[in-house]
Parts: sequence; C-alpha cells; structure tokens
Amino acid sequence: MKRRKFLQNASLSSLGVVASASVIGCKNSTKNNGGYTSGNSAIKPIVIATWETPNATAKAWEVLLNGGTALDAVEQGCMIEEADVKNFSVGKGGLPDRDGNVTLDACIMDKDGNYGAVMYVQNITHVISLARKVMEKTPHVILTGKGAEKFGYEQGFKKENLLTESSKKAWKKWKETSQYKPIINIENHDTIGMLAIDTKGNISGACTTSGLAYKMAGRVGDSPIIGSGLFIDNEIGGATATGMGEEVLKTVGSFLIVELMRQGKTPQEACEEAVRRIVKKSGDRFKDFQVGFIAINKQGETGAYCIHEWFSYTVYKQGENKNYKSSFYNKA
Ligand code: SD4
Repeated sequence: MKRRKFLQNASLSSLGVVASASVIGCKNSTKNNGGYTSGNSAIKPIVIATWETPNATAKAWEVLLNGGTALDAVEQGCMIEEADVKNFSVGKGGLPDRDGNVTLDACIMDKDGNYGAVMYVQNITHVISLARKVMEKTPHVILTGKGAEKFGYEQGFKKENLLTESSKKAWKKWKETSQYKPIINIENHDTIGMLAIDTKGNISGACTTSGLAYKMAGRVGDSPIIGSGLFIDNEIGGATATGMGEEVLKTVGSFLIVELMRQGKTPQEACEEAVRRIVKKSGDRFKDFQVGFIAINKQGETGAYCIHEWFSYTVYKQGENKNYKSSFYNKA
C-alpha cells in the first residue's frame, strides 16, 4: 500500500507546487529528524502534516504562496485527504464503525484561538469545512451527529454516502472475526493533522478523521477535541496527534506540547515529553498502541515523535515537499 511505504527524505516536490519561500534570517540551520532547527529564525510559509500526505501539504503550500491564510491552507490541505477514497482513515472511503457506518470527526483552530469542531457526522465528506463553519457561523464550538449534519445541509453541504465498496468489503471481512484490535501503523492510522504558518507569520491547524476502524457506534476520539487532537496558540505554536485517541485524550497531548513549548522546550523535546508521559501512564499497554505527535513553533521549527517505529510526517518548506520518518520511543 502506498500509505504504508516510508520515504525517508524522498523529494516529493514533483507532486506539488515548487516555488521559492521566504526564509527569514535563518542561520546555522541543521536538519533534525526532518525538523528544521535554527536559532531565532522564522521560516514561513511552512506546512507540516501527519503521515505521508504530500498532496495535502502541496495544496496547503499553494494556498500559502498565493497569499492565503494559514487557516485557508490547513482547511484546503485536509480536504484533499477527505476526498481521497484511498485514505481509509479520513473522509469519504474511511473505514466504518462496527455497524458499518462511516462517522467523521474534525476540528480547526485559527490564529486568534477560535475553534470549531464536528463529531459523529455520517453523510458529509468535508467535515473540516463544516468544522470551520461551526467556528465562523454559529455561537457554538462543537456540533455533533444529526445536528451537525442538519447545519451542514443548511450551509449547502452535499449529502453523500461515505461507505465505498472497498471499505464495505473490508468491514464485511472484519465481521468474520469481529475482533477490535487497532493495529499499529496500518491504514487505520492515517488521520491527517496539519499545522501551517502563513506569510504573515500566523499559525493555524486542522485535524480530520474517520476515527478508529470498527469502533463502537458513537465513539469519538481525540481528533476533534481541542487540546487533544489539535491545539494552536499563535504566540507559541501548535501541535496535532494521530494514533490511539483514547490515550491522547487522557493526557490532553496537543495542549501539553504547546504548553511545554511555552516553557522553552523545542517542538521536538515537547513531542518527546508528551509521548513519554503517555507511555509512563500506560504501564505495559503502550506496546499495543501507537501515538504520534507533530509540532511547530512560532519560528517554524518542527518536531515529531511517536511510540513505535514507522510513523511519518510530511513537511513543505522552502519549496520542498518531503516525507520524514519520525523518531520513536520503543526501541525494544
Ligand atoms: C482517533 N486519533 O479517532 C484518531 C485515529 C487516528 O489515523 O489517528 N487514525 O482516535
């Protein structure tokens, strides 16, 4: 499967728009695990996203180069994965719950700390845009289920069947054993979380998912929950998560990472600390689940860390779109 492949440092620029980006005052830069580390430099624009998602980062980059906001970039970038029926963890084509219903969760956060989310949405593909509408057009921050859908149709979203033939086939096969055991690093860990800094230096983020395959009906994970699947503070930076949502929720992982950066940690150090905290609290259970975080700070430095090998992330900066392998905790 394409998505299972890991392309370390492979240039993906041919997939996207390649143009020059402004790198302001970046001295002494070094590659660190795909992250860009340098003194006080500000790299912008820049996009970072979970997993091998070069088409999504390319779209976001294109928006940024055309002067779009980070908010527009993360929304439009995430929409690429939502429309991709080969991504079994996001949008149309996402794997269903154990009853055969595809239910989507998404959230978005802007530079002013505004947040919008939708959860348990069953018939709308672009839930990231629906989350943005919740943020911008309602007095609320979260809408769920039928209410979210009703609002979506009022806003002009199309009603669609999200269960594709291949997802239906996979679900039928799963039903033969009906074992719920999320597997580390396969297609059910392709949630996209995206963070971007625009040419004005403002940060926004988005996260969209169909959640864990074959979850119980009604289950919501970390992805649409502020502070867990995503958190942005425009003064500090942002973070987003993928993997076993229940574990991310219990540590409010993305908020934790942003707060650690506020205290002076680099994005890399902050991601590592958040993963260590999850591992420590889990006893031995961490051996059976994956969690991966990515983060960016105001300077455009990035970080990524996960529990088990093979989480990857994609960064578009300075005209180059690259996928990187994340460093990981479990060396056993
Ligand atoms: C969830 N964190 O619903 C999501 C799952 C995920 O790729 O990351 N899938 O728990």
